Amino acid sequence: MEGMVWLSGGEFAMGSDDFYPEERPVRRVAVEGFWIDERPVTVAEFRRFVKATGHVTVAERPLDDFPDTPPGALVFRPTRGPVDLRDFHNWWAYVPGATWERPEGPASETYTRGRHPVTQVAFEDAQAYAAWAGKALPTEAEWEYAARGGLDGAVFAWGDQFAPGLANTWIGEFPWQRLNGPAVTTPVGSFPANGHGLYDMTGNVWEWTCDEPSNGTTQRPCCVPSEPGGHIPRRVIKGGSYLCAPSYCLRYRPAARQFEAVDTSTGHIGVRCVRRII
Ligand SMILES: [Ca+2]
Repeated sequence: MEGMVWLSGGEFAMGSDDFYPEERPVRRVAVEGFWIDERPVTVAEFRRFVKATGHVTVAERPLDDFPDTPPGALVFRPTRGPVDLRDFHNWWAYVPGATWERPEGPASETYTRGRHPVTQVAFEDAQAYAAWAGKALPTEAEWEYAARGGLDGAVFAWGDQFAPGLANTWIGEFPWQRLNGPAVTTPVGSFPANGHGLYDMTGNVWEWTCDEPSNGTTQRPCCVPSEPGGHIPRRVIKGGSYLCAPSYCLRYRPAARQFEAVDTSTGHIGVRCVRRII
């Protein structure tokens, strides 16, 4: 299967007892064998889907609750210095015209964007892409099994120690001091693959799964712009992003998870697909 890796089924230790409450407890989980994309879906791939189907993403449609607000999406803006980390409005801005093609808004650089992971896709956009490609969104268990790369129980996809240069995450103080360069996506495959030959499972962009949050744990707001509570259904996202900083959101780990509202489009959530043998 071009661009995909076959993973034999197996059992693994899912979750972690050592970090955030929503990851607990560690439990043994079994998955069937499945194919998974080697890389997150790119802007170029998403463009082919849009051209073939005429799909209009959630971020390009008028808002149900605010029909007078022009369509747009959430764009990360670094701050000049330390801010109150409890309020994500300090670093997320609603930008009219921000879309999968122009993730920072109308002035986005698009020329070299093709090999970057697609962002500004809400859950239904991710699902529509997967269906068009003859694929599906991974379950959280499939995603985490794949991300672990065969290292059962390890903290990171590459082992138990953090090492800079293995993934696009935030090094420094969030959301103002990024010691490893501007807070942007990197072309897919810019960092080493994990033990299963999969790129960017850790960092770069969060990835949608098809699973609803199961354990009902409330979580503190993180880099993900979600109001706690609310009436919008949520899905689990995995893997962390270029915005995950150890000082604030140590979520560039296979066990880490966030519960994202299905209608949210942001510049740090993308998608990767699976294919199952029926
Ligand atoms: Ca990722």
